[in-house]
Amino acid sequence: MSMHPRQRLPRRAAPSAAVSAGDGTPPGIDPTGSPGTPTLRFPSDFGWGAATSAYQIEGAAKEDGRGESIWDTFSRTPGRTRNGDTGDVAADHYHRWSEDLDLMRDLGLHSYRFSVSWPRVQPDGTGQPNQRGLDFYRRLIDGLHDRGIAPMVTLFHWDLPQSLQDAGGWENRDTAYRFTDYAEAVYRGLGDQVPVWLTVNEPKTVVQNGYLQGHHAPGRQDPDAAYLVAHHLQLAHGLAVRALRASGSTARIGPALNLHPCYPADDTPAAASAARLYDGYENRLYLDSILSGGYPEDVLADLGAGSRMAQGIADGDMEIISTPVDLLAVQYYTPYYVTADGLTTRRWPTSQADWQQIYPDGMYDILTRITRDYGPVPITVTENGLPCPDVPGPDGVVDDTGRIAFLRDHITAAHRAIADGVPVESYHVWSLLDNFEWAEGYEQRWGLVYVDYTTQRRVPKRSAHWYRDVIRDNGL
Ligand code: GCO
Repeated sequence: MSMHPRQRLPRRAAPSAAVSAGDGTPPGIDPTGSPGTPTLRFPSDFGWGAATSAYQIEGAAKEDGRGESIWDTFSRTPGRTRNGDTGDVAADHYHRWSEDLDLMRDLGLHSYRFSVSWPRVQPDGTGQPNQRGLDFYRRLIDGLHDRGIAPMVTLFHWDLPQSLQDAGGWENRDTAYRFTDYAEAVYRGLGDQVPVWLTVNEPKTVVQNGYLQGHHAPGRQDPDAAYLVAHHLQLAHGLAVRALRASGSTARIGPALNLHPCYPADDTPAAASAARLYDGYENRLYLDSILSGGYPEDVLADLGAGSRMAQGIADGDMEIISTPVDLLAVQYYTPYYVTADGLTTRRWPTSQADWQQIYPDGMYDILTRITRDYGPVPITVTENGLPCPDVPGPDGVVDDTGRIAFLRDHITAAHRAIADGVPVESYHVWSLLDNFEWAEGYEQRWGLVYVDYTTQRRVPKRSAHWYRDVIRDNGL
């Protein structure tokens, strides 16, 4: 089996010399565009949103009966995160949710994607739900509806209860069944007010960062375990889709996948074939199974019949995993250029995150490819964004022109895909607020809204004002 390199290189590396302006602005691009009437209009029912996740913003790690998650354990372990940062306080959203909802209303958001913290709802990952945990999300969801914003709820955004990790975590098939029970509990508590559920966020990142490279929780470096985890996460997804439907849900349900176009780095047949396999690990390992009912043959062959994943696929699993979904949530950040020896190389300027090359056409390529290869499955873009070294100026303004350029070019690429027939129905910026960027701690700022972590004051950045106008005009 060839070791598949995780797309996100260890996040401690210094920003690449390829960074052009330090703020993500590619050379030669006017970040603000020309003023005046919009030239790109989106469909009249297009949804504009922003996204967050529980551990990254909530804080209140020990309140109202919340249990421990693997990210509590991981971030409190010396050396695991930049500066030893943890999500203990984060953006204190657990206490400031109402103010944050007002910010969303001022932006004009149609949709807000957030995640429910499993250890808030089931502190030990199993059993009766913790009502105080559910109550927090009930207040949030009611507050969204009061402001005319549709909730989009992710059930699992990486914060696995620690007690389930102690029982084997995602290597243990039983965790998929525990997830199903949890999904049902959340549905019973909140389901009447949630139009869209996303099951598992970026299974690939858990596989690659958590189990191959080890720089995300639970910090393992075990390729054979990693792909068994890939299978169990997808099993969990399929079981949860079935469980919610069986509970009477008429909401729309789908997975949230981070997808990466994989291009050969040169014209050689060897690079083409390496890029094809790379694509198998990055994209088809999740798309083929969920949308077409089988894992890609080339990846299975590469893993080998004796792999723990191959051995872990039980009769009926693929039918569960491919239970029809209502929509596919796509998260796009970067392309890959794959060399003949199966490694990746850079072609475009990177952002402050050295794994991210800024390439808006990759958004177009990945969206059109889904429709071409899997048919017209409705798509919501649930994450797209970049980190910038944002600092308020003397006038208090956070002038993130690099982010405006990035968003403008990616939204334009999504528009082009829609014009070419791809059913993209909504778009969410990652992220609403600056937040805890996993192993990178608080150093990278991804938000439309700046968070001063000393005072917890929120300052909408220039990009927030720009995005508000995009939403108002339904275009650029
Ligand atoms: C992911 C997660 C987010 C990240 C974002 C920036 O895509 O990794 O869903 O939690 O913060 O992507 O890296």
